[in-house]
Amino acid sequence: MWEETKDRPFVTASVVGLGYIGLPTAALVADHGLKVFGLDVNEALVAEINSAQLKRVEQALDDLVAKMVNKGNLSADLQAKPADVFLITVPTPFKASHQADLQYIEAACYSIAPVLKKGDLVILESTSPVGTTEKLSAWLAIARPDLSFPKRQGKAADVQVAYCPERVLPGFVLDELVNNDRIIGGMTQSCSLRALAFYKIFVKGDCLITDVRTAELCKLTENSFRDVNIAFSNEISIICDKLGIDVWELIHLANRHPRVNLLEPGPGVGGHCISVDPWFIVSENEAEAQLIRTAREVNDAKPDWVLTKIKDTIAAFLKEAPLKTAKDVTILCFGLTFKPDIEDLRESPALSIVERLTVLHSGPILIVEPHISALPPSLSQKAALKEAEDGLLEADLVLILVNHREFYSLFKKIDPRIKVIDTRGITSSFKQR
Ligand code: SAJ
Repeated sequence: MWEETKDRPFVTASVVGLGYIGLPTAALVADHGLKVFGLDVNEALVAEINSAQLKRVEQALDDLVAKMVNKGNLSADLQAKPADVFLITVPTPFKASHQADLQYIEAACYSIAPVLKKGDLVILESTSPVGTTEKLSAWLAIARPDLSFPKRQGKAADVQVAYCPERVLPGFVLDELVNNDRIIGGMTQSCSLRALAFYKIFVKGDCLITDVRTAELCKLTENSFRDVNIAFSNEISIICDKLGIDVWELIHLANRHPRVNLLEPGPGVGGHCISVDPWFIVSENEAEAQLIRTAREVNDAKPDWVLTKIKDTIAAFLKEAPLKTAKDVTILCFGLTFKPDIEDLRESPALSIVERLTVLHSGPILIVEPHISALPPSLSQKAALKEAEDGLLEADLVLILVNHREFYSLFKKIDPRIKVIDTRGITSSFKQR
């Protein structure tokens, strides 16, 4: 079968899960001439895409989606359609036990199974624990006993299956989808070669072939590497604070060593990748993954440390102004998103700190967040969205949680009576931009 189909051109593609990876990938593949069918369970999203009026991702992406929909190369649906290649880009959250929840991948398998045919290629892109692609192949085999699917050591089958993790950085998705190197782990060599032929259509970076389990662990390792390195900097920042040392100057100096490159400390680690994926290694390798678990715990504990810092600063402020109470202390928070220059609030440590602050603090809480137009429901009754200049006129305490580009110029001159807690180093002349 493989010999018959290996060089068959890809004419149609189906992308299952139209989130922050699936939709841009679908648009990009459509832009390279394939007819792309997007599949999602979210009826409103499907309608929004088909209307070509999307306003939820990067501007360039909204434009590309609209262009492809209007050209007839991209459409979204609630039902699967036959295609030459199926990309599964659904979320993999974790359960309370930190084990990966594969229900969306399993559901994706059963949704595409009825339309699969001989010669098709199925690629999993969702970040997943080692062994997931083999499970996917087994689920497909249960749903379609009339077709053969690859096993890890098996020979070519009717349907090819591969794992190819996405690696793009939110905020730079379109560029990174094209230019990043990709890891391709086929269930068999023929699966890898077929997947390689697909990615070569739109990827300019190198496509590196390996086996399926190495590809799965590679993705988890990349994000765990970053988490461990951020945890190191977060720990150093707490030590510096205790010792009265400027952590930004320290990092600036240490990074002048040719083999040292510290990442940046912050209020914690957010987003749906770095704060989640390391658990997929830890939950399957409890005894061995000591450092990776500790890094997760260090990063998850950083918001607690920031809240203690705020409490201590308010106490110090009230000591200097004995006629005031906590109710008189106005806190102005800069940033809610999980990282700079994006509008994404997923697993944001900044958001969680401000939410907890609204419970702990009885005085006014003001928020400057240029990347959102309204506060999330958890804050809308308890805090107010402000312009930076207006907020600074009212603030007693400034809390910097995100280093958005537009914040840097604000702190060149600031009323010395305002106390500042800067978790991102914006006010430090040693911060590298
Ligand atoms: N952060 C720090 N200090 C740093 C860098 C980041 O505190 O020096 C924080 C950020 O503020 C944020 C969190 O870490 O809260 C994660 O941000 P990030 O920019 O490190 O990563 P993500 O989650 O946006 O994207 C990561 C990327 N992985 C790596 O860089 C290894 C991206 O390439 C992946 O595609 C993505 O995860 C994913 O989808 O897995």
